[in-house]
Amino acid sequence: MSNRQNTRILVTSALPYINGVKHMGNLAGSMLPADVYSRAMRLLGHEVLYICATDEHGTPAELAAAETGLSVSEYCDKMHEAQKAAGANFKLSYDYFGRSSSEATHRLTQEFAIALEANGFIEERTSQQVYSVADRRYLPDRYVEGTCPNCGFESARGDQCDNCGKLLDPVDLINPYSAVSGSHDVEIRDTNHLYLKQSDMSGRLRDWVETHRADWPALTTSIAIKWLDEGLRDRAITRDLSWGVPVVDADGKVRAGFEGKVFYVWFDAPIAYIGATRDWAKETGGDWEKFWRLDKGAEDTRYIQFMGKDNVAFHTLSFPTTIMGSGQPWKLVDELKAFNWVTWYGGKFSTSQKRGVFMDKAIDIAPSDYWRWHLMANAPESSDAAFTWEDFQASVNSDLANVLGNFVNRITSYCVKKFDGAVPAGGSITEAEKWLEAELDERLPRLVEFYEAREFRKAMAETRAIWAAGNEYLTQAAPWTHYKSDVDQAAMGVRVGLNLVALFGVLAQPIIPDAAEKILAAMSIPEENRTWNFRGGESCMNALPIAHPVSAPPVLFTKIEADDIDAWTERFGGAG
Ligand code: B3M
Ligand code: ZN
Repeated sequence: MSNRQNTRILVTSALPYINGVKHMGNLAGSMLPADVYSRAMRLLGHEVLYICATDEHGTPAELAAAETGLSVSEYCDKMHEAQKAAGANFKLSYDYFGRSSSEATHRLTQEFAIALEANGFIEERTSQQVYSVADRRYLPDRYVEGTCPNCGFESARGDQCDNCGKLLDPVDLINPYSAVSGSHDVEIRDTNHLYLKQSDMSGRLRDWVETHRADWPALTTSIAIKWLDEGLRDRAITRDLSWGVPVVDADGKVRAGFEGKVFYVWFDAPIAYIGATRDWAKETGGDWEKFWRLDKGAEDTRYIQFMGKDNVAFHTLSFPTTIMGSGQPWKLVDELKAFNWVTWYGGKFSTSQKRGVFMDKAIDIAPSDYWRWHLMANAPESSDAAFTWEDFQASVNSDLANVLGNFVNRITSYCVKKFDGAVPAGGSITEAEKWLEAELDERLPRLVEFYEAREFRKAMAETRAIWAAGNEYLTQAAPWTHYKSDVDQAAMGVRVGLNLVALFGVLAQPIIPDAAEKILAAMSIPEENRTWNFRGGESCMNALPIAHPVSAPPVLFTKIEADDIDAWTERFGGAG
């Protein structure tokens, strides 16, 4: 276990869309597991680069900006900072948190499109679209409203009718009008767009997905295969918008007929993974190519993506079409970890209906460690997972406060009181130590395997089981009982207990970094001894030198009371 090979790992989590901070379900299904995984891999000695960014283009950004009265670019500046702060509050350890609107992503997007067209994977086609004379622009699907041809609902949106749910084509709306100005002076005109010929890539995509049947989660492959079985359609990758990446020719000039058009947000968003890595390199002097270019070392990089299930098709089909179709040696994803939904008591999160907690408010009511532990222990891996306040309370009160917090405080304060705050010598090995050693020998390697396999629920359960084994050990060793008759034997229990505290602090780092820091600081564990380099149970039980100074950390976890739950239910919704 100690001499595993060091690997270079690139981690990305789905890029949060710019128009609002994310709810706890979004956090649990992309950024948080990517962070926990990145932290664990760093502790194991791997070279990790965790990249994320805000996804800033598209109609929703324009709409949201219009509502605030800011220009789109000002709006994005502001929201980028808000999302960056939200990430920092939750201790997301991005190596870089970039922006899809950056120069690097713009250039890469344009270069990819040029290469794809040269290779025959992009084609310009004519389609019909609603043009608003009053607004002097083509209207994107959601900007057109009118009467639903299916049910007669009078304010159906161009992409979907909110009354009957039918997916619509805006040119089919009866009595269409512009949602921008309300003007009915609209006409259907021919307009040109670029299409990504995904259909021509189907065979290669299927072969590639098939090679990952064994190592990707079933959720990931089943989504990709379903789309392939249904037959991939060529997709328009440009839109009539002004905010986004302009469509240019090889000379950098706007392509004829594409004035007022930009690339579709889903075309440039995944390219922003690369763009943000370039921006990271520019800022830090790092080497971005060894992560992305197969001809520059990326053959030796493992690339792992984290995302919710709604993003899987874009990452297993569209983005790979971009990569493969470019004909250039870009890195494809190696492992794609997809998540189901976290639901709010079985239903959807909704700001307007006061259902669910979003990242900005969550941090006001409970420390990030509480959320991180609860969301990871209940990660929506094999199915959707319902969030409830009662389960949140149980995670915090029982797992964190009782099992971990009490253990740490009990043994450290006892050492301070009875052994002058120094790791004591003495005592002989009993059944209790033998039992604990066997537990650790079995559980520590398994814990590492779960992290390596990105099995978060299992990793959390194993962590909790190790904390519980510590409690069981103390019950068996009972140093407080021995103290009266045999101080040496009490010293044994205290010493092993303190080593467990240090171990628990080391193990807690990827999940609950703040509590981990408090524990490790109280135990005076230097930075270099905090890595995951376990040499078996016996060495973990004897890692601290005799006389090593120990103090009791400040209270690690405060219990959540019934009153808290009542107040939060009132504010954010709950059962019923
Ligand atoms: N922005 C997901 C979303 O916010 C989308 C992910 C892009 S990943 C390249 O719904
Ligand atoms: Zn309808």
